[in-house]
Amino acid sequence: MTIMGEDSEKDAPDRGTPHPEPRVSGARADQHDISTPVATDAEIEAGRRLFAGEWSFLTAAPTIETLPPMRSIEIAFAGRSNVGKSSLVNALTGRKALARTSVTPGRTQELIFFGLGPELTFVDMPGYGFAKAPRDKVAAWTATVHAYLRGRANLARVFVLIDARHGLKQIDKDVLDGLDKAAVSYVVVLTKADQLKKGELETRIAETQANLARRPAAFPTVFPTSSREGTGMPELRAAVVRLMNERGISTATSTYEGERPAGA
Ligand SMILES: Nc1nc2c(ncn2[C@@H]2O[C@H](COP(=O)(O)OP(=O)(O)OP(=O)(O)O)[C@@H](O)[C@H]2O)c(=O)[nH]1
Ligand SMILES: [Mg+2]
Repeated sequence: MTIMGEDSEKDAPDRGTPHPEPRVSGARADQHDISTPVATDAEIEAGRRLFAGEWSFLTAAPTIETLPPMRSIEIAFAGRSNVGKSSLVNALTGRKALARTSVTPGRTQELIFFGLGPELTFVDMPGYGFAKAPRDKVAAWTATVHAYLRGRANLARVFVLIDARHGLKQIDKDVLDGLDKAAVSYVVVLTKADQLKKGELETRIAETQANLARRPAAFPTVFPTSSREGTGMPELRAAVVRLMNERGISTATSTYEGERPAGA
């Protein structure tokens, strides 16, 4: 299979966004200014440096039997078909067509593994919900996604993507319930924030955080993003840095340093 899709959308280059003032980690959602996720200046800068490294395609796994060997930290991107998982992987990694994207729901049909250095793996997953693909195929990949989320020992965090225009649907809540039960920690990322007015987005953030406050495995703060405009990418990269540091992996070494300029 190919990863470079001929129908890949062209994302605007990520120029980064102004980042928030340092905040106290671990506080609950109701103690936060809803529009500013948790990140320190140092984490934002470490995230920029980390993601300036070169990402590469590792493998594509259609079934649970074909998963690659576990490497250090793995982060999976989950969400409804067409929510923008592959676009977010591209925007975060600064690669326009690392992951295949499409206007048609059901583009990603296998678990696609990307690596940065020896310590970090991203998994772009098939979507759930309304894929335009044969029913038996969708059933097979949905089973793979669920088995992976429940049983992957090095899965450090799941980024659950929610379309900012629509908010949490029942099918998303079912997935969050599953992650809570399996005690797999997750972060909710609101996508396509460029499609909402500021007030609408703030309402969506507050409403989503209110739902998360009752969920044991949820990070309490949601991350509003736009892969198209680059919004939220510095903060998400900083969240990856914090996760790696929490797991005892230093991101300050030159292992990850690439040749690309900042923000590319
Ligand atoms: N306006 C806007 N559109 C976006 C954004 N991110 C993704 N899209 C669009 O949403 C559509 C789906 O994007 P994908 O990244 O392929 O979505 P996906 O979740 O990987 O979809 P599947 O693999 O089919 O589950 C494409 O047409 C993208 O251009 C965004 O930040 N803003
Ligand atoms: Mg996809």
